[in-house]
Amino acid sequence: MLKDLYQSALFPSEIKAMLKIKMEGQKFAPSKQSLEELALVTTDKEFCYSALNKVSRSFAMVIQQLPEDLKDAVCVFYLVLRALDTVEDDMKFPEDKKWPLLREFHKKSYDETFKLSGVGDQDDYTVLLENYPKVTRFFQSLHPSYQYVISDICYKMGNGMADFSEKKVHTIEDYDLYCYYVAGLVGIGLSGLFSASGAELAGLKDQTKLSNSMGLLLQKTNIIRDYCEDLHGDRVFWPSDVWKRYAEDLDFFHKNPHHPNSVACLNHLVTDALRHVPDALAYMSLLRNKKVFRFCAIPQVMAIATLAKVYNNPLVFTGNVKIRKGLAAKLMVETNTMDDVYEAFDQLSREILRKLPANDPNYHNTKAQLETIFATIEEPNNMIKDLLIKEEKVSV
Ligand code: IN0
Repeated sequence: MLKDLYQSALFPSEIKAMLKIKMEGQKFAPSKQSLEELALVTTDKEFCYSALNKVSRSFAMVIQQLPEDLKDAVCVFYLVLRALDTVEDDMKFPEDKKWPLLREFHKKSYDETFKLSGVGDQDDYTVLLENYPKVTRFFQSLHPSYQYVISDICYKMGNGMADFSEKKVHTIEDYDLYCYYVAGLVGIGLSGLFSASGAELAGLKDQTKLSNSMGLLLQKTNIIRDYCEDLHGDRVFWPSDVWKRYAEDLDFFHKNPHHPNSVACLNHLVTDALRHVPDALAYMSLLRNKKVFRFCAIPQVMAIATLAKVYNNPLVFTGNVKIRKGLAAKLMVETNTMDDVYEAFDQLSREILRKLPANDPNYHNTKAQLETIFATIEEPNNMIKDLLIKEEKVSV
């Protein structure tokens, strides 16, 4: 914390935001007890919220500010997705068992005896899977409309992950399809939960293209940022059709971080990720419930801030580049309305424009993509929102 305060010493608004988050965060502070100990003394619901607080600190806070019954559905959805991800990520899991399990995983939410021992690279994930019946019982206590959404997404995601066990990410289409399976479907599922809860318009669940783009923007940002970590973990998500234009081998960038081809490849992928910004802004402009809006908008402004930080930045090839804790806190505190989101996206897109090298091979694409983002912010299009409201009136 002190290190974070020091790094934000020149940004008083960030210091203020960090302290505000620290105060608010006390309510949700994960308990000092290990998840294993908690598993023995908590109800199914308490255990699930403790697990949520352990696996994703800042995001857990935002989930817990959602409207009541939606909060439980999103908590379960997050944990089911985390369980899927833990199985997919576990390189020690025997391959001949892993893929069939992923394809079957959606049925496990109806099998109270299902649990896994010794799976996962972090204790909390392993404990979550060992106590999976608690998640299953909490899932079964949800309204059937929430259960349907969660198990349908689980079915599609598990099969998509298993499909990609045999195929690599070569083309941009492969890249978009992989990100659809692991993140676009999360957006589509969340829209289903938001509509089912009544907190958002009934038609939101049908905005699959916009929901998908919300996921792709987050996932592509993570994939670009995690280049170094994934290279060392022998995981490859960067599309080979792109990086092969700039190097023979993917580890060339790690070995030659200051070579012009290295940041040229990085900038190419950031430009591709920016393609999803107009749809993401359109999606957020449809939301009417303030708590749902903040839940969706905060990760998006973090993502554009991360893209601005990694753009043209050779440090991506030698370590984990993250935005300052203070900036993250400021973005969390100051993201309340669509105008706040437009302001953040405008400022951070201008930061990328300032960094755009005149001799970058993708100079024109990147400039055009940024102009499109500025135009979207200048001229928000409420056509879809008006359509959904009209539909809502007719259907009532
Ligand atoms: C998420 C997403 C998420 C939130 C809100 C709306 C979304 C719409 C479409 C797709 C995903 C959406 O947000 C979380 C944010 C998160 O976990 N942040 C971490 C930091 C980090 O980098 O991991 C934190 O601790 O703050 C997210 O990244 N994902 C996610 C997972 C489940 C759910 Cl229900 C919502 C992961 C991913 C892969 C992007 C979908």
